[in-house]
Amino acid sequence: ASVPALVTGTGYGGAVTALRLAQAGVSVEMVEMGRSWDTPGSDGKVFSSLLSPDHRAYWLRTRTKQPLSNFLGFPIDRNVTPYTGVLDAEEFSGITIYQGRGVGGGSLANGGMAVTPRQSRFSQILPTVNAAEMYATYYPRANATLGVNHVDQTWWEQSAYYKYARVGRKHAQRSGLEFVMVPNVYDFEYMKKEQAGTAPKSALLPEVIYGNNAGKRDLSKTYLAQAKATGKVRISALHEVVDVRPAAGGYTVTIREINTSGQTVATKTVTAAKVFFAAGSVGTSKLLVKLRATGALPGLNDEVGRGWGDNGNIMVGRANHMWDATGAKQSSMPTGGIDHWDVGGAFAEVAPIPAGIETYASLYLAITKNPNRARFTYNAATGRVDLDWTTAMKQPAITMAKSIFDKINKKEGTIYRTDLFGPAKTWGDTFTYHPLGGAVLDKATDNHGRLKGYAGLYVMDGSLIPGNTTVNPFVTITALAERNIERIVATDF
Ligand code: FAE
Repeated sequence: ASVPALVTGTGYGGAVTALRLAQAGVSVEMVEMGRSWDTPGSDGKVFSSLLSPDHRAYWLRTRTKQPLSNFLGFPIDRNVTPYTGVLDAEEFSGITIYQGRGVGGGSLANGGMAVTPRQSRFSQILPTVNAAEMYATYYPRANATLGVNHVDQTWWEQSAYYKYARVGRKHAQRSGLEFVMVPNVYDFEYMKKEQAGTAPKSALLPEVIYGNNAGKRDLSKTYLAQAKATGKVRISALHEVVDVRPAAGGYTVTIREINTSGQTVATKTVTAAKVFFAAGSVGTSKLLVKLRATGALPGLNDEVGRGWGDNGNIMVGRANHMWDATGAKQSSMPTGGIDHWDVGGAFAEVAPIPAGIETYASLYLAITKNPNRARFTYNAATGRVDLDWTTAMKQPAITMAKSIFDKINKKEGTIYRTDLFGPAKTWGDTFTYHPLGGAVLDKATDNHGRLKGYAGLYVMDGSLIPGNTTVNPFVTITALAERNIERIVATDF
């Protein structure tokens, strides 16, 4: 078989690529290692619940690995049957990298926070990209196509489900810190109906990270739905790209078909004139590093594998006084954050603690300016790709997060919670939700994502971004892909 364009992965970068190629008349073959999340399980729901995760929650694990691993000091993980579930907790040295798996990539698992960075900070993210163009054209295009919306402020001010967020705002403001509302791709009008009892609950159940059974505009409802509607895009789920090498007419792509237990059921090859890597920062980096080392693509340059960062992710909980209850009811969709970036190097979103009971705690996921970067390398002895990250590399993130939370604790007379991430452990410093980098723009690729050394190979996902976006990353990944594919369609087809 021979195809004009093959896209590896169906997350943000892949979905943008497929839609814009198809609209330009190009037939697109999309290859996705995860399943298509469109069929309900025996409980009538497509996705597993958040509070009692089952096999659908995790990618091929025998035991769950929940980001909040403990509660009141007790571990809460449980055994599950290995299955091609929606959230991968992929373990590297010193860090667990959470990623979405399935048709829609990270959009299936994530919290939907759709944040455009401040333009004044854009040059810190992508110094070689024309910021004026991004803010005039590509960010607006990404936000519109993703279906980004703002919560109705009047509703938010009174909803019991956002009490935790209002407590977070109060504490920020009492310490003189700036609190900002942030948009989301979750349909806030739908959420109002959930509260009113006129629609099945998802965010208010709460559901997130193992999938939302309603309400969230994940990519299968936006970019991928539009792409399919062109009639020019085919998606093969439970298919993993394992090899790409030059061949007459383009590249030979080897694909492993798996079942929901992760076993190989077939191996296929296809020739593609052009191959787009959109397997996510980790997926794309692992593939390219291995292909360079094993001789399939030896001409990839030394930048491939470098520049990986965790977007400065760090999590922490604070104990509140009895009069600052955060509520047993909490919406899973975060709506606000504390912007202390310019002063302290941290942007901290006020996150829910979806325990279903009053916890008297506030939880935060901070994005910090942590400058540490790691590198992916191929390990010939194990046949795997390693990442040289260490837990100590999170220390700058802790220092930056403390610029916010030491201040709040001092003002409120409160302390950090030490029961959420392990016994007597304050900081959630062993994981990230926001892997970025590994095939950085204008280094591993040219300034539009064309891989150096190989005409017809492209990188389209979060690997292009050098480790940090100052905010949650998917709007920037989407907008950058919009910018790059417009140029590629115009000049390479
Ligand atoms: P991604 O969406 O990861 O898509 C890559 C796709 O490629 C996946 O579907 C993979 O299964 C697939 N794949 C990988 N390897 C292969 C292969 N060899 N062959 C075939 N397919 C393959 O990449 N970001 C925000 O902006 N706001 C949030 O609120 C937010 N919350 C998050 C919460 C959680 C729990 C997680 C895990 C992430 C969150 N993120 C959030 C991060 C966001 O989802 C992530 O940055 C993007 O999904 C990355 O987009 P990419 O296109 O780079």
